[in-house]
Amino acid sequence: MPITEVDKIWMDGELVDWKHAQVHVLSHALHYGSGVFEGIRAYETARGAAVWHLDEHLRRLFRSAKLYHMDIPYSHEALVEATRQVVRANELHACYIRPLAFRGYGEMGVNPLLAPVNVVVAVWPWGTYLGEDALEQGVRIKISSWRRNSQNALPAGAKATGQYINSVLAKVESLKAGYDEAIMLNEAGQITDGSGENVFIVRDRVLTTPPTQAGCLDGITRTTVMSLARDLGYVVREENLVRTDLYNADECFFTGTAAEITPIREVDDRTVGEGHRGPVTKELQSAFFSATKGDNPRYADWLTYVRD
Ligand code: PPE
Repeated sequence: MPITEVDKIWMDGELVDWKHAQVHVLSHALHYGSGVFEGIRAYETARGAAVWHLDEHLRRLFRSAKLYHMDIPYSHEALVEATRQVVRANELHACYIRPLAFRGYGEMGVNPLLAPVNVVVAVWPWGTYLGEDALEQGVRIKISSWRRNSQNALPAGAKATGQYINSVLAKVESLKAGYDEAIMLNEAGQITDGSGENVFIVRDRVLTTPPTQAGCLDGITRTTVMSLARDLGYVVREENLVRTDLYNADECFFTGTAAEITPIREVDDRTVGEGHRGPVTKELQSAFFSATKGDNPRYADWLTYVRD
């Protein structure tokens, strides 16, 4: 997807012009994938732009950094303010937000510990992730021939830039085969997640999603959707799934910051349920988007307004 450029990017404590937010080609992270990042969205509400689950995302960013012995030279509170500031500065009503902490310029060789840590928070308008009609029409997916990186190789408990080269293999394979997205299995053949989304199935009105121990990212939208579904009276389980569980589901959908709640209408050329967005998926989408808009006071805590 081409990036829609905006005015400013927050970089190491300052707002800089979009075109000046640059790094040296010998930055450590470019060579060794030594960065940690987040994907967040801000939504339009009656009180202006509000960032969805900002605290949860920043907490995950600091957990990711800890795993890689990276000291982020800003506090959680400073990054909350940086995020609010950069959304305001670009006068965006709704946008995608990409905080990134990475090992910068000054050291070569695998050891990252002496390289500086740079931090940016970039924002840009980003519409639907998996195609224009994806939220209504659903997507067609393929189980990848590539396995998800294992927990003792590149742990899914962190969101590090380097681990995404595994998602890239799966994504490109699925696109070249004519599908919209891929889902990866772990070495035991259990479902993990998509290249950038968690997965749920619905069967007999019970929702199931793989446990994080299977090797999927501990998705914040995943946790949110589990809460929304339980509040709507559904039983939600975290249990291992295999590929036939997807084929035989009544409904299947992806969750993610970028993907939001995207129905899956076909898996490996098998129609899922009726082959279009199912009623449970639709109900969850409505609950989700009403909360992101700030229309449901029960979930008011999930929004951080960019203006006081
Ligand atoms: N699994 C993976 C592998 C993943 O990358 C994401 C987010 C999720 C699950 C869902 O997590 P969460 O956003 O916390 O609900 N993927 C981000 C990056 C997408 C991109 O292409 O870049 C995102 O959705 O922001």
